Parts: sequence; structure tokens; C-alpha cells
Amino acid sequence: MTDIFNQISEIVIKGKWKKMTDQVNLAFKNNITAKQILENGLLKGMGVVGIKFRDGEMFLPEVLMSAKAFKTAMVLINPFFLQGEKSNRGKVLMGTVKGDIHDIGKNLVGVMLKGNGFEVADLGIDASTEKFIEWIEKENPDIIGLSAMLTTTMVSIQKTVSVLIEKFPGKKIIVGGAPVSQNFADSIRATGYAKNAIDAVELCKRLVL
Ligand code: B12
Repeated sequence: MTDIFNQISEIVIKGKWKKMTDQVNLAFKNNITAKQILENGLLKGMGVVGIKFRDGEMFLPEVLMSAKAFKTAMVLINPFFLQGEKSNRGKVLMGTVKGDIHDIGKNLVGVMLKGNGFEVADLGIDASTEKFIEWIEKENPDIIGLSAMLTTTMVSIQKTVSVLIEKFPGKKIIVGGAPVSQNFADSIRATGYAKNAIDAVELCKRLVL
């Protein structure tokens, strides 16, 4: 079992995405759950990628391949997360802010929310404030979720949130992503913050009560 997790993790680290499907299927054959694949294989591997990238041991093209490997596995495990509750708890609009193209975390939050009875609208990456406004008017979500993974794009979160608070008073706005914290969320007057997808689900459940 440990070996299968290590293999999945290695595939992410080495970016050997073509090998991912076989490995995930092997994990399923061994009764390993989607949650275990995610936590013990994929996230572990991406954690190592993050460290190697930070330390200059991995470069952008390699990290892109790692992201591709991660996403290949997500396509296979997503259906298991989506089998959860069928109730309609409300709608969440998710987007990655202007200047930022990271979407793995945002997508994971979206999948977990869907599996817990939320409807999710996804406006994608590198989204301007105008795009958020357009989508809010179109989708009328109960909660708006903004993701940022770069210290530089925390400014985009701040800018967008301040406009959204003015334009849609009372709308619930949540923020997240690696450089984001509860303190930052409080300082920009966001309604909430969560550090990962599991906590994001709990946060959204509380907000729609
Ligand atoms: C994969 C990756 C990439 C991929 C992204 C592929 C993709 N489609 O997403 C690529 C190769 C494209 C990339 C590019 C870059 N990256 Co990059 N990347 C990463 C890496 C290694 C992993 C991110 C990831 O997917 N993690 C796994 C997911 C599951 O976790 P997560 O994203 O944190 O999401 C969870 C939580 O944060 C939270 N969450 C996320 N969003 C939201 C939203 C809400 C509302 C809520 C409630 C919660 C929430 O829940 C999620 C699920 O649990 C990180 C390292 C790291 N430590 O994060 C660097 C990292 C984020 N990247 C970094 C950098 C510098 C870059 C580049 C600028 C590099 C360059 N020189 O060009 C570019 C930026 C391009 C751009 N304009 O955005 C730095 C940022 C440093 C900083 N402090 O600003 C990091 C931290 C790496 C490092 N240590 O140096 N990157």
C-alpha cells in the first residue's frame, strides 16, 4: 500500500503524467480510496514539488508536468468525491484572481463543495474584478470564493474584494490560497478564510446556515 502511495507521489514529483492513470487504477484495485490517493499520494508529491521549486531544484516546465500529473489523477478520483450529498446547500462562485494562473487548489475546493451538496460555478483563472462582477450578476451565488497563490496576487484579492463589498453589500466572500491567512482575510474585510478544501466546506456550510 505504502508503495502505491509512493509511486503516485513520485509520478507527481517527476511529472510522468502518462503513468498516472495506470497507477491510480492499481490503487483502486487495491481498495485504496480516492481520499487516500489524494492525501497520501498526490498532495504529498505536490508538497515535495513545492519545496524543490522554492529551493531551485525544480523549474517551471517541470512543475507544469507535475501539475499535469496531478490533474490527470484528479479526473479519475473526482467522481468519488462527487458521490456525496445531493442536497442543495447553495451556490458558490469560485475564481483565481487577476495575475494568477494556479488552479489546482481552487478546483479541489470546488470538487469538495460539490460533493457536499453545493452548486459550484467556476470562472477560471486570472480573473479581473470585472469578470467577478459579470459572473456574480449572471450566477447570483450565495458565496464568492477567491483564490490566490502568489504574494503578488494577494493585492488582486484585496482590490477585487473591496470592489465586491461596495457593489454587493452583504454578499459572503471567502478567500484562500497558500499565502492567504485569517489575518489577511480580516484585514480586507472578507467574510471568511479556510486553509484547505476540507475547512472550506465547513466554512461554507456555516455561512449558509
Ligand atoms: C503547481 C504550481 C505551479 C503550476 C500551477 C499549475 C496549476 N494549473 O495550478 C505552474 C507551473 C503553472 C506555476 C506557476 C508559477 N508559480 Co507556482 N506553484 C505551484 C506549487 C508547486 C503547487 C501549488 C498547488 O497546486 N498545490 C496543491 C493544492 C491542492 O494546494 P493549494 O493550491 O494550496 O490549495 C489549497 C489551499 O490553499 C486552499 N485554497 C486554495 N484556493 C482557495 C480558495 C478559497 C476561497 C479557499 C477558502 C481555500 C483555497 O484549499 C486548497 C485545497 O486544499 C506551489 C507550491 C506551494 N507551496 O503552494 C508553487 C508556488 C505557489 N508558485 C510560485 C511561483 C513563484 C510561481 C511563478 C511566479 C513562477 C514563475 N517564475 O513564473 C508562476 C506564476 C504564474 C502565475 N502568473 O500564476 C511560488 C509562489 C511564491 C510566492 N510566495 O509568491 C510557490 C509557493 C512555489 C515556491 N515555493 O516558490 N506554479
